[in-house]
Amino acid sequence: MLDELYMRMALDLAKKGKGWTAPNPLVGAVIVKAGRIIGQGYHEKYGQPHAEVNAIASAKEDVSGATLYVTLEPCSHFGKTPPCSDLLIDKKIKRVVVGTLDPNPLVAGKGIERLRKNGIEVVSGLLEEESQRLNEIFIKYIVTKEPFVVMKNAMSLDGKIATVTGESQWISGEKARKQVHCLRHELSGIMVGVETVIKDDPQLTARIPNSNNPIRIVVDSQLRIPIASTILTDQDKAKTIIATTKRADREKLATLKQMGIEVIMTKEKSGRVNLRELMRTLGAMGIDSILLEGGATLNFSALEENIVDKIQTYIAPKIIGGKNAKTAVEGAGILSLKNAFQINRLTAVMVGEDLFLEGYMDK
Ligand code: AOF
Ligand code: ZN
Repeated sequence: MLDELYMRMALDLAKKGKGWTAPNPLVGAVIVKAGRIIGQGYHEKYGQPHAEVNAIASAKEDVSGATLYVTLEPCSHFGKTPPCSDLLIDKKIKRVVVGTLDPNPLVAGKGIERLRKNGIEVVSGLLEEESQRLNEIFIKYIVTKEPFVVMKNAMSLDGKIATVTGESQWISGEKARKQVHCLRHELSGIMVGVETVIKDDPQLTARIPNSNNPIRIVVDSQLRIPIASTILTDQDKAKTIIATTKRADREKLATLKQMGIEVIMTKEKSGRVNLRELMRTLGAMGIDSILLEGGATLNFSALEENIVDKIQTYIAPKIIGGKNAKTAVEGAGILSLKNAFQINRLTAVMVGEDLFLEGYMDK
């Protein structure tokens, strides 16, 4: 069906904005008149024009009477820009095909209503699943104001994330690692436990061309982070935030503040950082998405506190063994199988030589 083809084009265009639009959505638009594509555009960067505006601006001929395909319902509010629905009415667009409704309470159906009231034919929900998946971050964040959390793990076929000596670089292959760097670019934040910082001294940046580094968040209830850690000394690359509790070492706290590091104090949750509270605080700071990159203790707490939305696991074709070799999720563990953390909509594909599993957590 042609409608579907154009909507797929709009979805592909929208994806070009990945990593640049947060906390706003990824949106693509295609304009078709008399069987020809006469305009296309996408939301390129936060604060810049919406997709529909860019598509109309790209058209070299009159768009009146045309059909506009857009992955998200056109907006109806005055934000950084005037309502796109008004622009479509002004430009005499005849038909609008929408991927999915905008869950933003300021819009939420009002955009479509406005178009229909002005005599524009509207078809809504074409490739809806794809359109919603594209904006899974936005859809959660705009309603809850809490970040969408992706838990990522790379392990051997026998579930180990390191050898007994602690060696972990690299278990997964090059393609998988590159995919992770793309994800670091796409998400607003990256979060690890302090043990990971102590052990690996990671950079937690997106090492691919033309990328945007995520804000680095370290969960560290007692402020054990070494002052010489890379993520504290390379603040020019990306911001680092430390989440701690009142168990924090006072002197360390003063030193970190002197270094210009932002420290968030949360209430304690069994002596640790309260992750639910942390998510609310980070959300209020505009962080719409977080890549959780371990370690095993933080992973378990994150699952227990139900902050994880999606899991991504790379399984490498290697066996490591060793009773004391670390696995991806440790902590206290659950005691009864009926309490296992359940994953829905699990899919599997190969990424290079690794098996890549992706699924969603029950909410
Ligand atoms: C975008 N880009 O292409 C579309 C959006 O912050 P504002 O004023 O630009 O408005 C943001 C809201 O506009 C956003 O939350 C969503 O509801 C709607 N649509 N936003 O940034 C776009 N179509
Ligand atoms: Zn708009």
